[in-house]
Amino acid sequence: MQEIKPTNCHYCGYCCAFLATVEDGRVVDLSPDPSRYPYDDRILAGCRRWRMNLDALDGADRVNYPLRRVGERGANQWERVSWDEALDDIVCSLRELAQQHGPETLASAIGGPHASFWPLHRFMNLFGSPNNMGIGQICWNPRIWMDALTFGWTVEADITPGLTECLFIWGTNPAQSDNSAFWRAIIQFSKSGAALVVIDPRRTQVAALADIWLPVRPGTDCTLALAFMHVIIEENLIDRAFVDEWCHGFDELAEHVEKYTPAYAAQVCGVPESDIRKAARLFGEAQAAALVSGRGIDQVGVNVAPTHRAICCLRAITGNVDKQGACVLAEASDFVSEVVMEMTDALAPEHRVRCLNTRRTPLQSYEGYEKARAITEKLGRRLPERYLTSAAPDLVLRAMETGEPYPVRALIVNATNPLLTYADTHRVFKAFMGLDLIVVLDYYMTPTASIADYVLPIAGAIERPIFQVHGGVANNGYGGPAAVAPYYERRTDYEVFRELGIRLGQEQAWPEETLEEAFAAQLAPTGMDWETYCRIGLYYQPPAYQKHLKPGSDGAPLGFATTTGKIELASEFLPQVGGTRLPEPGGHVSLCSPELVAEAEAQGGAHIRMITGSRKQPYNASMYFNNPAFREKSPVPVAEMSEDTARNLGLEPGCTVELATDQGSARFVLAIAKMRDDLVNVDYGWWHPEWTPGAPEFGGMWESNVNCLTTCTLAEPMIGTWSYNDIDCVIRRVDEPISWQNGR
Ligand SMILES: Nc1nc2c(c(=O)[nH]1)N[C@H]1C(S)=C(S)[C@@H](COP(=O)(O)OP(=O)(O)OC[C@H]3O[C@@H](n4cnc5c(=O)[nH]c(N)nc54)[C@H](O)[C@@H]3O)O[C@H]1N2
Ligand SMILES: Nc1nc2c(c(=O)[nH]1)N[C@H]1C(S)=C(S)[C@@H](COP(=O)(O)OP(=O)(O)OC[C@H]3O[C@@H](n4cnc5c(=O)[nH]c(N)nc54)[C@H](O)[C@@H]3O)O[C@H]1N2
Ligand code: SF4
Ligand SMILES: [Mo]
Repeated sequence: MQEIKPTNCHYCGYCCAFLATVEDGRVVDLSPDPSRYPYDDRILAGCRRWRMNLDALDGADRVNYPLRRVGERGANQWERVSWDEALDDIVCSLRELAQQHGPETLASAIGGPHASFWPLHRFMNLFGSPNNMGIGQICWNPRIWMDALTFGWTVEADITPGLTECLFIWGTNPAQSDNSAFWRAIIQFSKSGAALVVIDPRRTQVAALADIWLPVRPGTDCTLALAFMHVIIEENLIDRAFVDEWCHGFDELAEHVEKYTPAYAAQVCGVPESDIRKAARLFGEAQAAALVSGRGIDQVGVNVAPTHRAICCLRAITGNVDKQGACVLAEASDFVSEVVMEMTDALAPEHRVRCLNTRRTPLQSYEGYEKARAITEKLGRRLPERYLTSAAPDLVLRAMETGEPYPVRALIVNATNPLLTYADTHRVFKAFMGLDLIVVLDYYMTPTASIADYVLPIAGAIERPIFQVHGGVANNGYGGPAAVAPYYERRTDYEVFRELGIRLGQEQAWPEETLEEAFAAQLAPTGMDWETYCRIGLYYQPPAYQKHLKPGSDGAPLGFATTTGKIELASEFLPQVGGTRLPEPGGHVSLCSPELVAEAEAQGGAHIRMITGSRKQPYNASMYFNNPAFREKSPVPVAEMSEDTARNLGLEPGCTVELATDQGSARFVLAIAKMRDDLVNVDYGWWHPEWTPGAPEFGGMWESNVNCLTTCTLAEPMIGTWSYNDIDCVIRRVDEPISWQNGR
């Protein structure tokens, strides 16, 4: 008998709605569901991924049963074990290790927003470990932190046709990273006659639509933002009434930006002075100006916090805060917030202080969070905690390598592939290989899974419900139900952490047996029941603007949830956590020693600036390389540069190049792209899922893995952000083709 069941794709953050035709518990067909959010036929027509859902359900390369390592670590020898055996074993090791070293000896690793991470965080909190290693420091956290500490909460762009007169797209390329509604909205916007400014070293698809493209030198965006403010203040384009009433420290800021003249910024940033002036005027003169920033400025090491702070100030002095067409301060969620789902309050003070970040990254730490919480919670909103306290990989790896300040001996890897996506693959590999226990929850035998002790088979989209809430800083959530029970012995991440938790005496904390029940309970306070949500696919509340003007209990306007109740152009808070009152640009860090540069030059190579990981369809980080159609269309990992740069270096498109830093090297195929000169842009995430996992090749992850070149050494002093952009390498031609070129 056939049934039609609603469900959702999860191959990108849109979670598009589908209808599954189900026969005997198996999905036999999948088609778009026009009746539910978020349906858009143009998105689906442009999306090459959604058809993978059907194949992935029963893909030959899926992990379907719990696996236990039998050979040496990384030898790819496994035995199939029952769930009970795997979970009992894991709990037994965890107990032993915690007894010996304390619960903080267990670390976890997460990646991009693939799964709901609160079940992992809840488990870790109740276990007593504060050490969740993530990538938040280079994705999302810097912006959330700086917005929250400047405005009292996070802000989102509010692009409104007819109202938004100017849009800045800053270090993000939605054409590739978000090939969907947002990208389409920008295409529409660019046709509207309103001004579009794109700040990106590469001439991306969105840059090609822009009125002004500023091909900024990587890592210099803070200086650029300060120069915009210089022009806006000099030409009196500020929103005087808003600044007087709602901004703290304007005179200090005005004095600070005096030296950042457009002429100076033009030199530092490598863009024309006249374009800096023009762009600043467009932003300053607009009735409503919106700004969207991305990973380009999240991953610039020491410059990350000042850049985001400068952007906050730019919005504030032009009055573009919590205003329709400009940006909106999100509201606290009506559903149970992520921070409550995480149960971070259950993590005792003696465990919090043991977090490896303590005193090393004073904002991105439990003390930093508590200090910030006391301020931002004034207006009833609380930031998610586990993301914003996530432990710096540099410190976790050091604790694995040296046992300092205490040994980290166990690791749970949840929905991430650190051997491809974390910085410094050689270091990550060596540190992980020396651990006593590695548990990986994944769909596939990734290079990281291949060095685990246990690989646990996880239920993916279609097999599990989705309630996507984006870390819980906004009042909306979307997704829908599972169409089928998980195939084979796969389980949801939730069930795995619940089962581990129950074995460790956490029964009380896991009342809901299934993820669906847990989501239903999370949604309940909204008044919308799970069935209604599944029918609509969305819980949404329209944004409200100018919330600072609303009267509080004393009748006075609520203002902003900051130390001063105003937007802090000059920060009263950041100096307490290692930051500065005003945004000050930092320098550029080199990953190449003089010896390395000299050696490369002796071999005919050159020293060049590098950015890594600019998003490209159809892949996503280290995912979807197992799709043969994708591989045929995008067969080789590339290093891109401008035509002039390639000519100057004597490199022609299609040749093989080796890139190296002091950390290591990797090989790519040279391609020409429109971008600023003297810069190379390098793909990330490349490996061969079709090769044997484990030693010696580890799925080919050593060959073209740009993270063999990067480092996670703490750079930014408050958050610890390292750099994937604004770095450097040496580059030289090599004669042998790489495996992707010779069809291996
Ligand atoms: N050099 C360089 N490095 C970077 C970046 C860069 O730009 N340059 N970008 C960084 C950024 S922003 C990010 S977010 C990270 C991304 O880093 P990762 O998140 O590590 O990257 P993915 O390859 O997407 O890995 C996701 C893994 O999770 C599995 N998975 C997917 N969904 C689920 C699920 O629901 N449950 C479980 N258990 N597993 C699941 C997939 O099979 C895959 O193996 O990379 C970072 N690293
Ligand atoms: N296809 C695909 N889509 C993805 C992902 C994926 O791996 N593949 N990953 C997802 C994840 S985890 C994330 S975080 C998002 C990221 O999504 P985006 O934020 O859109 O990330 P990118 O496409 O890498 O865009 C970053 C842009 O910044 C530019 N850039 C680099 N350095 C600098 C700099 O110093 N200054 C400025 N101004 N610009 C700079 C790059 O040239 C690039 O065009 O994408 C998500 N979507
Ligand atoms: S990959 Fe993204 S855009 Fe494509 S169908 Fe899936 S959720 Fe929608
Ligand atoms: Mo990310």
